[in-house]
Amino acid sequence: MKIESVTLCELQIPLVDFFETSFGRITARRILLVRLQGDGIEGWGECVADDDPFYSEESIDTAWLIAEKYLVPAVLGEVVNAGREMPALFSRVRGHRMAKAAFENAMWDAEAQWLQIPLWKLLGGSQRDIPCGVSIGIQNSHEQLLAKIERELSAGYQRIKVKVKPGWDLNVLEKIRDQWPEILLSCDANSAYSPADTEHLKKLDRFELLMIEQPLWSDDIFFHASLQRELTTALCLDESIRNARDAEMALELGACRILNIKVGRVGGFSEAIAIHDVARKFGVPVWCGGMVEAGLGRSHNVALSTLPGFTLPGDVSASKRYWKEDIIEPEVTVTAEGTIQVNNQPGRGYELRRDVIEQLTVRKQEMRR
Ligand code: OSB
Ligand code: MG
Repeated sequence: MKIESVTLCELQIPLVDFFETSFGRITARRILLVRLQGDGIEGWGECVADDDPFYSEESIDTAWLIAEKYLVPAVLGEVVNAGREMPALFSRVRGHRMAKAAFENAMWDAEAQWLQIPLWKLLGGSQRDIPCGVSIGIQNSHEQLLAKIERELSAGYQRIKVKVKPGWDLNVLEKIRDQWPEILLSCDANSAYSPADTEHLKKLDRFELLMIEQPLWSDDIFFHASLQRELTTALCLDESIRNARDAEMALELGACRILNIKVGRVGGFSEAIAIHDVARKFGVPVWCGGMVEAGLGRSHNVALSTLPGFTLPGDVSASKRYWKEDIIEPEVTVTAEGTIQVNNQPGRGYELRRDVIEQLTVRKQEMRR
């Protein structure tokens, strides 16, 4: 496909409910969409960068800047026939993986349409029932958290993950376990602790969590390995894993026993698949993380989750948990058994709602050659 035009489109969407992590609370989401067009095909990708550079160095504004100045010129007018060809076009640009992922994934999205096969098959997937969990942010009170957990369990979700930070950890997990001794439960610290907290973190072992996600620095692997040796609970790395080499190092060092794969964090589907393959080699389970995506990113996460190594419930939940009205049709829905059923349609399997996208757009730029 010869890329004839690229469109950048920024949306602003209010969240149904606030979402709070150890680095702050959000009540709305700015989302950057990338559209690649050529030969009568349109591929779309969603950039998962946040409004602020708190989860990673990237933000929606840096993504726009890098896209406009480097990524668009690298692809405009080029003939690209596969998502896999995209990383090479961007190789001179260091980092900015979330920005790159939006472009690469848009190409995979186009490729699946071109070949008239489901995106999940193109990625190498085989699972048709994706196990789902939810990520529940820090709340105003313990009661509010317990009520939200109750609601998600009734909806059928297979795993509850709660965000933790010093002061919102032992007390919270204690109350959850009192009420639900048997559920699959995990926690995510988003780097809220340091090795000085090792004795404190050891107290989490008694809650029999499925995992503790990213307790230490967002760029650390070494100290996570020391911490893992002190704990019986499995650690899971999220922020620290930028590529397949990081995954190899982490597993070689014993820094974690589970991996969270986020396609935006690692720069696109090619690298996500490579990390999945490393984990398989080590016999380590992976799951698909989320970044509070709108429907397009959500549909891409669903496709990725069909790969055989994604054996643990991911943070791929229903559209309605975050959006009053999603930008795709149908919305992503979750069965009473807590799974997403993957359809057999060519492409991503969910149509974009142009009218809704138009309404939510606050900034748009189309570049042609
Ligand atoms: O660390 O997994 C994380 C959301 C934003 C930034 C970081 C994280 C998260 C989640 C999200 O936990 C989950 C979701 O998309 O449902
Ligand atoms: Mg995380």
